[in-house]
Amino acid sequence: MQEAPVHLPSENLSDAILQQLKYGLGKDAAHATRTDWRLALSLAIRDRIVDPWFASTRTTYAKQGKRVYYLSMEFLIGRLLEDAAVNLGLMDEVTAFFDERGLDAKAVIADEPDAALGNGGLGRLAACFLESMSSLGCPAHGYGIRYEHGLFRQSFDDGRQVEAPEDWLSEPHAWEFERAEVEYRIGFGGHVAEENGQTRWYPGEAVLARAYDTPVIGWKGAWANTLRLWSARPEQIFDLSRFNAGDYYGAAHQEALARTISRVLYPDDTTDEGKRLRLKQEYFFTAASLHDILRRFDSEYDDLSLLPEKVAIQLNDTHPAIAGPELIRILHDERGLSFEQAVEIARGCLAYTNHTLLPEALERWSVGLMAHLLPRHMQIIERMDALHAEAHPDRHVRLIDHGDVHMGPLAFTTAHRVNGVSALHSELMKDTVFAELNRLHPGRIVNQTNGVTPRRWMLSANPRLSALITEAIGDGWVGDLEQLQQLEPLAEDAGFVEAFAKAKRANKADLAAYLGKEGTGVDPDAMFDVQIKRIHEYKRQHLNILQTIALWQEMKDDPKGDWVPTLKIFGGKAAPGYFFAKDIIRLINKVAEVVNRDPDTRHLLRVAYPANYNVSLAERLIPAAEVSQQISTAGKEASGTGNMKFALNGALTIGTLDGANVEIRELVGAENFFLFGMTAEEVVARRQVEGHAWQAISADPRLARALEAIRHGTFGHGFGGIVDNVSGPDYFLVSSDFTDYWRASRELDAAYRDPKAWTRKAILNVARSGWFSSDRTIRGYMADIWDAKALSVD
Ligand code: CR6
Repeated sequence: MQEAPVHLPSENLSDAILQQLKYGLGKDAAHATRTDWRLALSLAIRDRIVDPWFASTRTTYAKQGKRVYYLSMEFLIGRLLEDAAVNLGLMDEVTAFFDERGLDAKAVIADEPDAALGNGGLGRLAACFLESMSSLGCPAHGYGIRYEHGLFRQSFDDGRQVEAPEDWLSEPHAWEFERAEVEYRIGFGGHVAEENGQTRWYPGEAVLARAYDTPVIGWKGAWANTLRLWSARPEQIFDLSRFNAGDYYGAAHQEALARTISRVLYPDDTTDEGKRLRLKQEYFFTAASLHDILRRFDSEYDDLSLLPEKVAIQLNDTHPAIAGPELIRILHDERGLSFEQAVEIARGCLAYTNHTLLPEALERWSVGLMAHLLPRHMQIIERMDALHAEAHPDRHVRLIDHGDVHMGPLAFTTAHRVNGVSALHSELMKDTVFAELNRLHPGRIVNQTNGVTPRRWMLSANPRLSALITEAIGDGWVGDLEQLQQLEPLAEDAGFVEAFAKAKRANKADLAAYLGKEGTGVDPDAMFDVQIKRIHEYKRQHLNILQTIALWQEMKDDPKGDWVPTLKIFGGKAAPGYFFAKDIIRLINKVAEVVNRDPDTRHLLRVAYPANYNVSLAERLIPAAEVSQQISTAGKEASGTGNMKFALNGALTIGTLDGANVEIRELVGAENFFLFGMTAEEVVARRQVEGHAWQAISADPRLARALEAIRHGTFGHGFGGIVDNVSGPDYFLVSSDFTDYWRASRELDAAYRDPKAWTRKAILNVARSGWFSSDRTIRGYMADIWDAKALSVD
């Protein structure tokens, strides 16, 4: 039989996979490895994306739609194969194909490396947004960096976090298309000169930014956008004369230097570190993206004043905030607009999302460094600062202050809209970091509460629950999550309650089996209580572990008591230089060691901390969770997005009034949420009370006893830092919130003892959380910030 050539993909998916295996990879089915099958499947599915992708591009050109550009240092996309298969409705065919060959489709899918081009919530949000923009038909590009090494791999050695480089590109990457022809020269340093009344920047060095495109297909395959990632390359591959002279290292020097820019993701999502190279990365991808945006604009229009009407550029945090000065530089220095016009047009295009109020995370660059790396941009920032001062003579805020350029205020002044990521966070922005700028520019700050994509976080992560929902209300909810409301009456339906509980139980059994393989034997009937996120003092994993210790002590006092058997699950990485967070990790692991082997209590309490928490692990843990720990110090978590994923998968939240918890509680109902702790206002007042930590400890013998056990070495040594902190300065108010946290936790236990009532609450959480779809968030950005319209392929 004559096989079809590979460039004509077969209509039939099975044939297409076999063709890709043979002609795309040069492999014989009889000898194919799991990776070969995974690549063949990925390529076959990728082929299905190309036509809708081209059609989307053609439609955007034809309709002259406004384009959205989402600039982000991070895209935590995780695995792409399942997303694409699910959105194209191909999962059943995929499963059948592998079943026929005696292979496990799940294992083939899980063979894909988890692309970890991000640290945490901010990067994952960008990935959910990309998917939603495609699902809604919003013409958009994501722009970022193609890091060779994403977030480090975490393992534990005697409880300590050990970091190893991540290597996702060591295997062929099936999803991207290299665009050798799309390359821009990005300069650094050098000098600025005045020539015939024009200012010119002459960079002292340059690298090339090369584009790599990944298509992002939306729900039902109707629309596809592009994630364009930049990779750095040297202008000259190597120095042949040095090479010929035998200086091999010297010859490769240029190349190594250039490639460093896109080599690693900075493993830190809340503090500003790694100065020079980080700023180079930021400018590198921002400048390449702006060149690309303008090239596309120029191909369609010849009037620069149309830019704000045709182009929306969203800055995901301040990392791409140099976009303001760069766009102004291009429009003024290179395109000849007046400075004021350039500022006006740039502002019309740009909008900025703030993701944190933590002062140490607000980016600042020293004037010296900025002037050295980007001399022309430094001048532009100075001029903008002066213009702003002129327009607002009574202002105190400066873009340049104490020798630093402040990227938050810079982003604010160069953007027409600034948004926070939850209602509380946006209000706090107006009252704190941006109080004065908000007074000077009323109405510029808007809120867009975060959301998550239901395709990834329900449909593919939780097939059992999804099937149950679809059976009950049809499948419209996947593209319109508010339809989950139709589940509400079913919370009173005995059959549905039972089926819901059964699905959760099956998910727990799957997770128990997985954790068993990872080394922690667990009882699938225990209450699964989960805290997964980056390890940070403000997120207070140490509050959770302190309570776990206190609970263990009480159980030991009374092992015959009426306890709810509980499995405490932790997951998360600490920034490599964040030593306090690393101590918390070690403490959790050491508590796990002691508690898990205690014969008196091991049937009542276990602690599991699977290493290397990432998107794929989250997809396993969330569907099996019953309790969602969202316990940050109020006022510190900008939004959270894990909290939404848990509620949508039927876990009940125990949490503070922080970030989007506030909105979750409002929607799911106070009676279906376990609230504790001080409010953001009370937190501020409490810090003024002298000796607040000691007062709290003296008033709560449980807390005192738990701290005493740590101090006495029950869990090994080296935890003095944690004990001293929570009994001394305790900035994050672990001690002051402990007693109320204990109370809420026991209320939660009591609720768990009534399985029917618990499941009813869980169903109501699902039914009322549909608002947290990232489709809703993106619609909000489109309407309030971008003024962009959804398109569809005719
Ligand atoms: N660390 C916030 O802390 C928020 C995400 C996405 C964070 C978190 O509350 O949900 O952004 N902030 O908006 C930053 O990364 C600076 C985060 O992920």
